[in-house]
Amino acid sequence: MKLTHLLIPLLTLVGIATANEKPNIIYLMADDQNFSSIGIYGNDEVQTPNMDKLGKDGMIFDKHYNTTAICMASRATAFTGMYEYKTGTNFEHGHMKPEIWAKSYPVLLREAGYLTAFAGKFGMDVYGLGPNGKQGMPESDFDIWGGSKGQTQYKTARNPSMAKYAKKYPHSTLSYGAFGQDVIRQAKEANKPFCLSISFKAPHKPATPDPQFDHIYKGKTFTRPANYGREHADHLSPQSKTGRQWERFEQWGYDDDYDKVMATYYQQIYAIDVALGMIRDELEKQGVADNTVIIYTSDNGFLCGAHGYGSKVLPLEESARAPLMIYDPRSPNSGKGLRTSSLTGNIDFAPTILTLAGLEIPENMDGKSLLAVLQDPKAEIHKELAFMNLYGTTPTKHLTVITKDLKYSYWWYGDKTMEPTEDLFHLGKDSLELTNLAKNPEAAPMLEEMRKKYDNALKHWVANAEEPYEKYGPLFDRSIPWQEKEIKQTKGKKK
Ligand SMILES: [Ca+2]
Repeated sequence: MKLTHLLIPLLTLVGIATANEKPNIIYLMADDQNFSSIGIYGNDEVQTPNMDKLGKDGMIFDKHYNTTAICMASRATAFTGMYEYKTGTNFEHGHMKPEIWAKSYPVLLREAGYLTAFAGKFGMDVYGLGPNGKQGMPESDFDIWGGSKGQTQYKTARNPSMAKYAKKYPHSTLSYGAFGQDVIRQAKEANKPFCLSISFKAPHKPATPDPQFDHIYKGKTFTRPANYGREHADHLSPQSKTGRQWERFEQWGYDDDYDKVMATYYQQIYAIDVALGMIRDELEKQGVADNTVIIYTSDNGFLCGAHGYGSKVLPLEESARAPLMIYDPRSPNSGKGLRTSSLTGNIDFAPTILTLAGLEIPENMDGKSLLAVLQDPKAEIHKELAFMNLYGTTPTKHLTVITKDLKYSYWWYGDKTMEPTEDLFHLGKDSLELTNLAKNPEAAPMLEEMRKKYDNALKHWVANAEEPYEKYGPLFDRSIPWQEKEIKQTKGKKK
């Protein structure tokens, strides 16, 4: 008998065994990384070779939104697959309730036999799961833990669960690459599928790049985007200019020190790129790369001077959109450099990860599995997504509805100096959001369509809100004049 006759049935058996094997899952999340900070997203002034490779190996998502563009709420949504008003978790509203955490993807995957690991900025506490039954991070719900409190520290030595990496990697970003390598090795030894989640601190402020990469952008200058600066803000709402995002254009040097600020920002992202490379190298080394799905994203975008704003929070593209690349080596679509303009959100991560692990998506989750998009980049899994901000000054709190082509925001707040305002952007024709169509008579049918979608999104909110989010129902209601609303002023905590 020829050797090939023996090999074919053998290979078939191996193939079946591989297909039945649960894939390993790696979820990597930067903090405040703008989508245009990556080469493959069209920026030829940055160096992101590993992110570019991941995108080419997998699929690049061009219409991916964080449904709340701020750290704590966005992370709560990524863990649970639910909108912020259902997680009840954000700086001004409280930490996560244990019954909500119990339905998060890390808990469900561990229950399903996965080795689970987390490192970096967890971003919230869970009530009752900290030391002595107080609030704290659910460290004991993970097999391997490298998470740290609050915002975490750039100095590795100051993150207690990561201190063992401090000597070799004194700056935290690469320490997370080393942590990832250790998890991959340990899971291999334990012969278990693993789910590794890493939340990098970078490139969040205070801008603290790893000095070993000082040469990467030394003396470089950067092209300002076409919507850069205050001259592109006249058509935007007065409400959006009451918060720190407006002040930070000047405070953070986007106005007069743009090149240096961006060089520092990109240098921080460069280190994440190196850490991503470390993790992918280890997957190859351990022989598990072919069965490991990698998701790379950010918890929110970053305005970087667009329209004269800095920071995040606002519903503008640079803030609300984030990079997303998914590489499933088992997918026939991998390696083709495919892009998708399907509308996706961070509510989709938990459902996607559960589906990858062969689990059902619980009914409480608002998101959908992204695997349908990986199979067909033209698949539309959402007709619309809600985007919200419930953090910071009262006027900046608002609800937005996004479709593939349109974005509508209702700025409900009014006082003696400003009236409620609407934004309507045709993203399909105006991705830089330079023309507000809300008062354009020709756009009236689009405006009506989006108002209806907004009202429906608010209805869903009111029907499903976790305490204390029900209070926003009447505030965000378009049919109630602002004079009849009970408005309390908040300024937002320093985060
Ligand atoms: Ca963030």
